[in-house]
Amino acid sequence: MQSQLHTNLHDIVRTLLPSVADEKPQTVVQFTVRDQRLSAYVVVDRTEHGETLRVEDGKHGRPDASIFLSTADLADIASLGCVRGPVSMTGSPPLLSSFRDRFMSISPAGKAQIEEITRSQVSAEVDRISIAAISPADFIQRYAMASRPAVIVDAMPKRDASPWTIERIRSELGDASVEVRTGNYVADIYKETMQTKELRLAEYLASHGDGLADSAQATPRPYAASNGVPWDWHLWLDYPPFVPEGLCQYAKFWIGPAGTTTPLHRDWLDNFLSQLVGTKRIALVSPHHAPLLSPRVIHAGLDSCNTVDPFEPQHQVTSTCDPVFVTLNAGEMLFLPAGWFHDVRSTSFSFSVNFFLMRIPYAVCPPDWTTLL
Ligand SMILES: O=C(O)CCC(=O)C(=O)O
Repeated sequence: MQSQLHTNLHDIVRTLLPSVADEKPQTVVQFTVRDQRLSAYVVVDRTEHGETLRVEDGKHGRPDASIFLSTADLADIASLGCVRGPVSMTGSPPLLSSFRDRFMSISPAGKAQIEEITRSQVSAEVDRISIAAISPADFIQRYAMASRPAVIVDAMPKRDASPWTIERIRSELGDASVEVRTGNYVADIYKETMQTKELRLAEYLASHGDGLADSAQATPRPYAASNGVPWDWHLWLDYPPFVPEGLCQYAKFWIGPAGTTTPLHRDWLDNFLSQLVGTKRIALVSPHHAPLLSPRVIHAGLDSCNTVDPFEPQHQVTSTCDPVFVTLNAGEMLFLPAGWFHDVRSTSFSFSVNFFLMRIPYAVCPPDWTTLL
């Protein structure tokens, strides 16, 4: 048992090393297997002859990274090559990001699998569902594992009990600092040329927050987009229903007036986009249409298609990629499965938070049903 554990930990660290360009003579990765109350660490020694790895029981005094796993995670790594649940980790960012890339990210084969699954779907509309009418297990099977988007109409009880307004955002959240996309960010998105500025949220709201979309404007309205949610906001946010809370901590917020836009792109994580204030109109394009859209790979988790406008019926691709349009109202959450292209437009002042699920997409890696609920 113990020696099997040593072999597993040795193999995990061996897998992490190629993407961690470490020049130090020694690296130590501490593991804790919570449910077995076991600790062991892997020591990597580097000499001019190469790297050697050894596994020791117990706790190391100064590990470079500490990773907390469970017996189920170790079994998943051995059988599926990935973990399905959230994993607590601290320490060296390159080691942790190597662990995420290797054991918690979708592979190229997984991406192809999602494109294949969605090829046979025929639906001109996105289902609107209620948490009262569907169990978590049904949601995971019908939507998450099938890579099918859905709007959940009643998933935000905290927001409903205490609605947000622009005034309340200004007074309670105004100190948060935000990066604001400016200039022609739709054309320049994800490029080095994209202009941004740092502001306090209250300053952004004062200078750009209200006002109506002006169709004559040459550039889109500045957008406080994709900012990491401050930790204290997690105290009042409504987390997505149906999935374990531990998966929901990678959250971003989006605030802007009517006319702010995120052009067509796709993320390779399952995602819930929750609408706290205002309304958004969203065009969705199925993953299997990727060949029509020629996406530009920004990084392993993000592809951009910002030159395709699915809201423009005359655009040469729009007629063939069958966009599905969704209106997301305050109090609703859109489940956006990994790999679905989306173009998002605010049709009023809007405040949204999105939650990327910290696991390999359900469509590729099913849940461990024993720990789902
Ligand atoms: O709300 C937006 O403008 C974009 C949201 C988005 O792209 C996402 O949730 O992945």
